Amino acid sequence: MARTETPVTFLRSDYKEPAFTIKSVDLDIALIPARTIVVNRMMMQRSAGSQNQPLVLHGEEQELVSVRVNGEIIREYELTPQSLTLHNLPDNFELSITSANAPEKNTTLMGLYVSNGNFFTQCEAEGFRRITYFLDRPDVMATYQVTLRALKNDFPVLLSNGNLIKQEELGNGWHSAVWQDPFPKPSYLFALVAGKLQAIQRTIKSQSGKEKLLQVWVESKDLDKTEHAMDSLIASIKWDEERFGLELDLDRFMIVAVGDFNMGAMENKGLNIFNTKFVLAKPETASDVDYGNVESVVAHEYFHNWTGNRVTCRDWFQLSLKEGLTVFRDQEFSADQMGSESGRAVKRIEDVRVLRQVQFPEDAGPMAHPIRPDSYQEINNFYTVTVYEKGSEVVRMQQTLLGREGFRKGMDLYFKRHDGQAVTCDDFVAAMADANQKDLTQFKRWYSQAGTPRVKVEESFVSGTYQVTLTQSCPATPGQDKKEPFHIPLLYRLIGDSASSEQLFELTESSQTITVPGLSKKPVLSINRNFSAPVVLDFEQPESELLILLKEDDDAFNRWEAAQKLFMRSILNGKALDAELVSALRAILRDAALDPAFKDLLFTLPAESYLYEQVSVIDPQAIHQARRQVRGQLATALQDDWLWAYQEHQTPGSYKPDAKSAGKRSLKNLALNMLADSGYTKTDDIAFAQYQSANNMTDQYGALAVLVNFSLSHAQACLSNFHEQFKSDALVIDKWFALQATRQIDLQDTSAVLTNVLALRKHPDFNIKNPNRARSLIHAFCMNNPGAFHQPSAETYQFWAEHVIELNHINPQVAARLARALDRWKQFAPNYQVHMKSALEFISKQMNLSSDVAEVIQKALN
Ligand code: 0A1
Ligand code: ZN
Repeated sequence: MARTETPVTFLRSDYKEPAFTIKSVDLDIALIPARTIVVNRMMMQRSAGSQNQPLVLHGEEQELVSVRVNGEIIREYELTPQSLTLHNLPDNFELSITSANAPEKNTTLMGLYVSNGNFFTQCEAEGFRRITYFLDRPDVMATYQVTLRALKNDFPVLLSNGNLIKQEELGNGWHSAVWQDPFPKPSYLFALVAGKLQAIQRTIKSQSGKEKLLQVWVESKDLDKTEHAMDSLIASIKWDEERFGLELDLDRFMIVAVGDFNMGAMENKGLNIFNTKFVLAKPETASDVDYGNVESVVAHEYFHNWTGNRVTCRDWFQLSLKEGLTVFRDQEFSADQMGSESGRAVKRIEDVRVLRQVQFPEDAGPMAHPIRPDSYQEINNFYTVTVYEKGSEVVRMQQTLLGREGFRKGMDLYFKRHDGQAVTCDDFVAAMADANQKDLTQFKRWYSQAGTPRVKVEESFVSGTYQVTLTQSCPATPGQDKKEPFHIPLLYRLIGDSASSEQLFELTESSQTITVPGLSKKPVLSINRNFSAPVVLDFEQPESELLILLKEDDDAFNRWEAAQKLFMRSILNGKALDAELVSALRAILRDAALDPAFKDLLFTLPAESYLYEQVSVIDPQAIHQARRQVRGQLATALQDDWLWAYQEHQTPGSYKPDAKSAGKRSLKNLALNMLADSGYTKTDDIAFAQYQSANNMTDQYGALAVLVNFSLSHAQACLSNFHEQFKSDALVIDKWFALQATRQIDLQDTSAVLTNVLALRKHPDFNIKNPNRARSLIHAFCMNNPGAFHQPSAETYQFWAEHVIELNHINPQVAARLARALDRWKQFAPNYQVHMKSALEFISKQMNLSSDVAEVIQKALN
């Protein structure tokens, strides 16, 4: 966060234990928006072997008022913009520091800040040092007692971690609350909330019969949107008891929603703070996707209570220890909530799509890093899809190698060994290995080597013997030219040979061959089933075989994958879909036994960002048009079928967010898109009717999106109506901005979207300081509308650069995310590259770049 001239690089290999530990913390905070005073009393202890070492505390963006050691004022210290150093200290002492900060001026949303008149904190990764001077590192764990003081009228609710001990009236309109958290925790899990909020609450009994108070705190206008979050929390608590035997350890668990937040949510002990986007939901304002996101983010933060809080990270290089594992847990939870085997497969496909669209490009670009990075300049830049989603894949592979039971044994041992500790990724793998007596030494390369491995698949069939040779490689990534072979678990099955069942092959060498003798005919290989390993398969499987997989594979993932490959070949080779494929697709669309949600995914073409990864030089307009052509062909060839699908998948009656109903809506809305794309003239009226009669956001927005994307006649009127209807609901207005920022380009006028975005930038509802709103327009245009953004001219890239710079001064984290939009610039065709490069250089020449933005831009240009 600190603005630096010369960037400092932090190395994993530099880890040293702290010279001091903090046993307990007593905070007394007088909350005033313009100037908040923090009195911090810490019981300090010198670590063994650190005699004569000074105490170096982190601290940023605050005014130091006083320092006391055992009650005595100290004046000999060194103060820098980032630290406070004290010398000649005893081994055990009380350190008391008073400081002040200005929450209402804090636009970075790190540390203590004000949002819509209320106070919130965000301390991960290094925000606590903006609240008080501290050893702000995750391996320093202390117990906290927190006294909050504020004007009662303005801040009637005062919350912090743990249990409420006392509340008092203080006179002059002030009141106070004292909170105690019995569990030692690192400072990044500290939180406070103060303001005008209301809660819904429920009490439940946990597995062992203890009563628990659950609360969801929001602004009063949002109380009618809290039920789904509460239901999701209760379901998460139950799931963690059943699947992992993990119980809620506090008597009270709170979720609070805030409209200004940099990320999705934060797992502060007992007081999770959420972006409103991932809490608030009611049928009229939240889509099925929103409902699903609320469920999985609530679960994710709750699951952190064990994987992250009870057992935390030794240092930030170990971030995937908690994030990869917790994403794996929330993915498994959401898969189970789908309520069927086909639902589990749908969830798996959705997760793999994200991995391929976002993580694979990251792994191939200038910011590529192992899930456990070896270095960083700004830790905030490492909350990445690699650490989270690839990290989850690495945990999933361990479950695949050990089996579900073996994995559970490993988890049990992990908690038995490390409860209450700050540990490393090595400790996690050691628990898995030891609990199962399995050697995972080579497997650990997944933690240290970046890049997406490729596995080449070559088959032969001679005299009844089938052979498949698997050869692995991994492209060079920044700082890692040569890679050692990975330990890759590949689930496979030979189709055609009725006796064959699914097998696990552990590919550990550069090249290995599987031999199956005694077959009457060549089988069809179904490999990397359920995406058992996050790799790219180089496999020129004949189209005839892909068609067989599409029709018959019992692994739903690979059935979907076969369709994706066939579509991809058409798009990249500019080749029409052949008749046999079209009729197979028609049969799938009409197959009553198949899950509509699965069909929706099957007919969704590979994303442009994934297609970019398939070519050596990216011509984004050519890819955009080729993809549209294939989609147009799918739309036209199956027009009658889309009409049937549209009518067949209506969900009359009151809205239910369950997976089955959501699947029907998603297929129905895809059908509406396809009808529009096929040029079916009644689409305009059908979409307009759906827009007007919808009783839920999925259908209303789904119809609006079709009208807007295909420029149908009711588009403008419905867009205005939508704004008018939802003008007081920020999250829906975000959708209104995002839809226009991501609208499909008119091939005759490719700059129209930019013109529209520039106009929206001046709209009275646009506010660049609010991260959700900034992302709904700026990030959406630059990162989710490749057809409109990637033009062979300077304008769009200049727009991007100007916004990175503007955001850099307001909120470096939001700016740095946007800065990633040009990561893959070196892969683009020269007529794009020139403009991308000047835009990157324009940013790099700015003064006062935050360390967040500087790191991203500098790595891109290197
Ligand atoms: N630990 C959180 C993610 C998170 C990280 C940094 C933040 O600060 C801006 C906020 C949230 C999670 O995984 O949900
Ligand atoms: Zn997390």
